[in-house]
Amino acid sequence: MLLLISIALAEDYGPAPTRATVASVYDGDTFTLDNGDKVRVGGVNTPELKPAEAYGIDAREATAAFVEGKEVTLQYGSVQRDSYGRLIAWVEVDGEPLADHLIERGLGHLFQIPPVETGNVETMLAAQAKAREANRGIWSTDNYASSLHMTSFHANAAGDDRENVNGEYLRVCNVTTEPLNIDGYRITDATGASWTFPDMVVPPGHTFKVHSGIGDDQKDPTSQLAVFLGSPTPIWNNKSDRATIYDRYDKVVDSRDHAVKKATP
Ligand SMILES: [Ca+2]
Ligand SMILES: [Ca+2]
Repeated sequence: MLLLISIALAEDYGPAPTRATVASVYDGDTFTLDNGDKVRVGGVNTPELKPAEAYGIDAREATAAFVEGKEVTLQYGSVQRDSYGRLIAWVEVDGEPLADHLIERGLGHLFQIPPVETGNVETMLAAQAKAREANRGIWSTDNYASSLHMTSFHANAAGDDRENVNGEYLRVCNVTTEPLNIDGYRITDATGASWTFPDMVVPPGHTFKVHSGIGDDQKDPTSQLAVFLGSPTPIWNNKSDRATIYDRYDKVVDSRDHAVKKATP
């Protein structure tokens, strides 16, 4: 039944437009076209608005100033839409790429999800190196001070977490401008329990997913990298937890909270 519904929805999407006008901007890397299509900007990741991250509003404002009410060109890789039906597009206005514009200002970092390689990686890495060197925007904050940044934290797996241990995962990005071997890095939960990462090279701007359960690590960077922590039971508390990554010298690399907000009375 669920499968039939998702097929029906997929057929509801029209062809992916190559030129369109931007109706509204949600955040730094997500906007809506005047035909109603939602676009996830390829090549870059900007700070979140929910949960609020430093420079999330600045990124939103920079993107709005760049694209809102304007005609943009949209280019696609081998995957045109994500699982939410959003277009994943390389976005330019008058030949100027939005991703480079954000990265230059320290309002986003290079973000590559294989098999799609989006944009001119060399140009974006050079812009990122400059922004980082100048401590511009996100690079002035603790969460981007080191080599890795957790871009999402799915503590609550789909359905019963005990039946779907690998549905618990984090996505972690190499925010340096060089390949990084995560051998000996480790992740801890709020109780201090610790799991060590394997020998695996993460190209700059690439992410690896960290699944809680048992599985074979995926180390080939031409598809999505993945680490399996090997726990037979769920790791992350659905109500509240904190993931912290340490490097091989036990220095904190990044920390991220998961919390379910209480309903306001
Ligand atoms: Ca959980
Ligand atoms: Ca669940």
